[in-house]
Amino acid sequence: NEELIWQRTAYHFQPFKNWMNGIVYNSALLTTGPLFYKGWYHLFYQYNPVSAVWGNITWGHAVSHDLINWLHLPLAMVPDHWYDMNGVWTGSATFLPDGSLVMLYTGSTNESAQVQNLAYPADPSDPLLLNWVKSKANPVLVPPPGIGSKDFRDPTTAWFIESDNSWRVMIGSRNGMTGFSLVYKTKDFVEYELLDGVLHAVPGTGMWECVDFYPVSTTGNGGLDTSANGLGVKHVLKVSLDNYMNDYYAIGTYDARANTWTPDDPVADAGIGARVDYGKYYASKSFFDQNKGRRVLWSWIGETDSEQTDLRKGWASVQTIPRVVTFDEKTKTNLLQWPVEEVEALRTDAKDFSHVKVNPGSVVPLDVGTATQLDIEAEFVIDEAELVGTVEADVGYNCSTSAGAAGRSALGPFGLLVLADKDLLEQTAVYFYIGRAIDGSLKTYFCQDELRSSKAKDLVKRVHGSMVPVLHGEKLSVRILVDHSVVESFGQGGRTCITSRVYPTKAIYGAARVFLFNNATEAVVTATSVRVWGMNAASVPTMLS
Ligand code: DQQ
Repeated sequence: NEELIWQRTAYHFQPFKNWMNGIVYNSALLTTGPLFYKGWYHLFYQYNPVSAVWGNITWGHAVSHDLINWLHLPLAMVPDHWYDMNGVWTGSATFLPDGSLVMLYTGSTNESAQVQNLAYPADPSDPLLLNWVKSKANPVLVPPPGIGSKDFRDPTTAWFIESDNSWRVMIGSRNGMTGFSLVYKTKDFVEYELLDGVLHAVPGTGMWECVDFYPVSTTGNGGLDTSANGLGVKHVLKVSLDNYMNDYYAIGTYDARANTWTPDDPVADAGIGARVDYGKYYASKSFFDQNKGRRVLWSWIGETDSEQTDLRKGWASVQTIPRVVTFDEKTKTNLLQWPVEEVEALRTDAKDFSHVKVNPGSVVPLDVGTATQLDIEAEFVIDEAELVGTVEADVGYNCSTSAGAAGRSALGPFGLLVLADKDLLEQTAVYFYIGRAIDGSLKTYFCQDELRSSKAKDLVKRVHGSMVPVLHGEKLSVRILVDHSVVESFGQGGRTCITSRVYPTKAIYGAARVFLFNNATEAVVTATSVRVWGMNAASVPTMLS
C-alpha cells in the first residue's frame, strides 16, 4: 500500500478524501473594494462526500490567498430541493456592478432533468462565503422545447452587453450528435430570454459540457474581464466533449448583436479547434482575476487507474495548478498556458545543468536529489546542419499512435524522463520529436509517454501530445511540474500542454530519478539549460466545521 499512499499530491489541490470532479466556479473576490471579500480566492468543486466514485454531487469549497495554499471549508451547497435532489452540478459566478455575487448552477432534479438554479451568498459580508441561499424562483431555467431534459447544463459566467443593458449566459447542449451552445439574455438572473439560433454548433461532437466563453487581448493587455469586447479583443470558445472526455478550444470573433461567434480558421477550428491539454484533463474553467489582472484557467485531472483502486485509496482526482491563459501574439493561432507565478514560491534547492550534450541513443542521469516533487525548465537545440541535412520524410508523426519514447527516427524523440527508477524500468517521458516533410519543412511535436510509467496492471497508459509551433530562432523549451502521481508539462511556453496521471511502483519516494534522453538516430541534442527545483508541499490546513 506504500505506493498508493505515495500517490497523493503535495502541491496540487485535492480534498482529504473521496471523489472530486469539475470545478464549479472560482473567482478572485476583489471587485469592488480591497476589503469586501478580504482577497480570498474561492474554489468550489464537484464532490461526493461519501465515496471515491462519482455520485451524490455537492459543492466542496476551499479558499486561498495565492491559488496554491488552501483552506478547506465545509460543503457550500448540497442537494436539498426537488430541483437539485440528484446533484448540485457545475455552475458559474457573476459579479454584478454593485459588487454583489450571483451564482447559476445546474440542478439534476428529482426526476434527473437538468435545470438551472440561482443562488447567492447568505451573508455578503462574510469573506469566506460559507453559507448560500437558493432562490425562491428556482428553477430559473428549464430545457427549452426541442432540447432533451438531460442535455442542458453548466451555465457560464455571464457577460454584460452595454447596448441593451443586459447580461448573456451560455449553456451547453446538443441535438443528436451535434453539440452547441445556447445563449440567454437576462437583466436580473431570474427571467431569461433565449436568443435566436445558437452561438456555435459542431456536428459530430455530441454533448458540450462546461462551455466557457471569454475574451483575450490580442495586444498584450493581460487578462480581460469576461464582459470586455471591442478592438484588440478575440473570444475563446471552449467545450468539454463528454464522448471523449477532452477539452477543445478555438479562437474567434464574437458579434454580440448577431449572437454569433466565428472561428478565425474556419477549417481547422470548426471542429472545434485544438485540445486545451492533450493528456488527462477535463471540464476546465477560467475566471478573470481582478486581483492580478489575469485570466486563470484550471481543470479537473481524473484518475487513469481503476475505480477499485480508487476505492482502496479512498480518493480520486486532483486539480491542475491554475494556469494563466493568454493569446499567443507570436503565432496568433493559439493560446499560451503557464502555471500561476505563485507556484514558484514553493521552489527550493535549484540545480543547474547547462550545455549537456545528449548523444543519439543515450540517457544522462541528472543528480537532483529527491525527485517526486519538482519544477523543471529545460531548453534544447539541435545542430542546424542536422536539421537541414536529414532526408527522412516523416512529417505525419502522431504522438498517440507512435511507439513513444521507444520509437526511433533521425531527429527524435529526445527530452526528459521523470518518475524513473535507476534501471529505467519505470519512466514517464516528456519529449520532442521533429519530423521533416519531403519539401524540407520541419514540424515539431511535443509528447508525453506513459507507456512505461508503471508496472501496475490496472492502468490506462497512452502517449499524448501534438504538433507544437516553433518559430524561427526559438529553442525547444519545456516546463514540467512533477507532483507524485501528476506530471503537468508545457511545451514552447505553453503552446501545447500535456497532463498525465502516472502510478509508479518502483520510482517512488527516494527511488524516483530524472534523466535526459535522446533516442534519435542522428541528431546530437544539446540541453543548453536545465533547471530543476525541488518543490515544497503546499499547506492545506484542516477543514473548518
Ligand atoms: N459533470 C458535472 C456536470 C458536468 C459534468 C456533474 C462534467 O455539471 O457537465 O458532476 O464535469
